[in-house]
Amino acid sequence: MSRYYTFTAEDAVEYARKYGGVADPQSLVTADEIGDGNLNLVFKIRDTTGKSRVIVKQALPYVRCVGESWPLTLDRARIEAETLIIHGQYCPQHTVKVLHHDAELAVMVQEDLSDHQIWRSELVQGKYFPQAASQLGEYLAQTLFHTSDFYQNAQTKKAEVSRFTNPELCQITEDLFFTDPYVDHERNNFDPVLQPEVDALRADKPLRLAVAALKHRFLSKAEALLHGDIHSGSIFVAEGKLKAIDAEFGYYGPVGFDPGSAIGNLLLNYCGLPGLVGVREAADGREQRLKDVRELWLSFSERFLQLAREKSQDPTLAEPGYADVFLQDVWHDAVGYCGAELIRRTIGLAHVADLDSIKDAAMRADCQRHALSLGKWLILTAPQISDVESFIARIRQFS
Ligand code: SR1
Ligand code: MG
Repeated sequence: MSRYYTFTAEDAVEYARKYGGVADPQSLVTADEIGDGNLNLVFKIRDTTGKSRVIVKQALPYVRCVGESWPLTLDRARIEAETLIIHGQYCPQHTVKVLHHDAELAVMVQEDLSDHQIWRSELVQGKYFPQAASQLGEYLAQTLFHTSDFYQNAQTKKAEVSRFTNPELCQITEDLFFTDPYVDHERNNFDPVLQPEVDALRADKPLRLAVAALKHRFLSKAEALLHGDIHSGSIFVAEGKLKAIDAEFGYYGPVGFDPGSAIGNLLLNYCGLPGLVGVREAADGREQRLKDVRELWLSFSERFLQLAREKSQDPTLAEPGYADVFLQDVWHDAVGYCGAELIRRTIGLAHVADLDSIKDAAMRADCQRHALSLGKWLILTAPQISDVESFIARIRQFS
């Protein structure tokens, strides 16, 4: 018999008193359920002064944003906690701290980050965090290098691939990223004014082939323990600080998927800015997003190369020059996954505020068309875009 039950606010307070690691547990008195993601319950636990002290997060046995008609494994809570613990081992400064977790209750207690904000909300308001992109690059380099075959013992790594097999969550990505947007599926969600663009995407044979190759690599390339859902809503920022959260999609997959998803979300903001802050005012924000893209990729790739030079354990992968060759493939994958993120967040099930919160309907549709055409073009031209400078130059030309 499973011990699982769905927490009420009172249960969350009681749990936080036991496992929150606070010196004065009896001072914890209230819980606000603040979950605004697609999947879980999230309780902010406050003390008698109203101060938020810890977070209790519990997985529901179904997809929250859809309801009980879409059951979903509770094992995602274990995967999330164990992924964050490993990522925290290699990059503690940019990974939310797990204080306690219980796989059967599908619950995790994590550090309170009330002095941070969700990066997406800040980007939607036109705010700029100049260090966030390079810190995210650092997080990705540390976590992806140290869980890859460059650093892991080959036998240990195979056991880890098995521990982090995450079939149900991976299937969500496989369907929502790579399948649904290109077929007529009831989960898709878009304004009917976009129907001509959607029809054109679905009829585009070279695009469908390129998306098939991206999905195939997502299905089969067990290169490193990915975060698996590293969009700007899975990232907390504060001045000079950044922390990744929400790793329930963690699994061993292609390294390019994480930086590609992250860059895709920066470009969703780039596409939405004219509708969010005004056409003239968008220019500065757009330059900041392109700067973010450059810094994210450069900090990721430079740190990955440094780690490969200094810490590679596999004698063959340590061959001078091999990490550069590997990263070139990662780059091309990342550009493709970035394009797929732009498309699926515009016409698939799960959207983003960077586009959906644009009030003017005509402007919103224009920004969505931009995201769709940019996404399609990135997927198609990924093999020809050699580096981040030409990527940025092409995005500037593309409107
Ligand atoms: C049904 S889950 C929809 C989306 O939310 C998550 O954050 C992932 O991005 C997933 O694709
Ligand atoms: Mg999430």
